[in-house]
Amino acid sequence: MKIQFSAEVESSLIVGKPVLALESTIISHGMPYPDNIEFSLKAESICKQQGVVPATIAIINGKCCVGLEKTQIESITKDVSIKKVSRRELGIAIAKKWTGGTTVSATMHIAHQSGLSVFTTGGIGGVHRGAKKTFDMSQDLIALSQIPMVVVSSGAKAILDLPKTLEALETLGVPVLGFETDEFPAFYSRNSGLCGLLRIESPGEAAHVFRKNIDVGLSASTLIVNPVPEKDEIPNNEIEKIIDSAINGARERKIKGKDLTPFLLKEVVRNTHGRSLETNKALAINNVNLGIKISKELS
Ligand code: PSU
Ligand code: MN
Repeated sequence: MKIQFSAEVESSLIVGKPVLALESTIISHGMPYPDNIEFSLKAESICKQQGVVPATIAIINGKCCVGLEKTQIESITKDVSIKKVSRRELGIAIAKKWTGGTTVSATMHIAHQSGLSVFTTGGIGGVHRGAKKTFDMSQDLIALSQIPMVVVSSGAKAILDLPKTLEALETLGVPVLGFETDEFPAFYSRNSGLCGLLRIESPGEAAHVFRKNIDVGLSASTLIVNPVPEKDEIPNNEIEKIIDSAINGARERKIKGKDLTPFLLKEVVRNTHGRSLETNKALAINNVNLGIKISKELS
């Protein structure tokens, strides 16, 4: 696979310096401009401050880019017509010379092909509410079952059906480890009521379990779920009503498929008057901080 590395990522991979993979649909479709560029540059600078090389992954003019220059980051934050590229669309995106943000599934694929082992995002995709009728389940789940990496997220996005998502992760053989918790986090809030996860207490423990998962020959990712910091969370009972009305709005406007997740996230931002955007940024930065520590443990 042809990959265009930034100079910094390329040299770090050669000498074995830690590199952290970062997703780009969260930037292109998950957050509005200019919050998205501020977030992206902040995530990169936190990595650099702590001695880890950030590798934001995206498709630019049909090239798989691992590590972006500032102008490339700008190009995926400003253009509203940019594509959302999932794993199944990678070949199409290259053939058609698209520019696009890569979803969790596509980012994991490229990161793994590049030899990276730690990846952070905000929240993974999963089983959508109403999946019984629509069958809408994110490709992220399949990618997690097939690509052996450490993935750090704040659970699955709260707009999803979290109990079904957690069941699907079990069926697909994806080990889920709670960072300082035994409860599956609900993205905007720390609690979902879904308890009983294996609780880990340190980045070293995450790295250790990941190594053992590789040793025993698992092909699945090791999913580390990291709750949003308390000061940034929106409690479950507050956000639920807003999510319900966003889902009703999507149904009325017949929004489905790959447009659904970006639509719901935008509606939630609008109806919380921007508060959910602050929460989204905070949890994603918190995940970057944990990913940095785990990638240092593994390098
Ligand atoms: N997490 C966020 N914001 C996002 C996403 C995740 O905090 O925008 C994106 C990810 O790229 C994820 C995608 O892979 O949403 C899932 O989309 P879908 O439900 O269409 O598979
Ligand atoms: Mn879908």
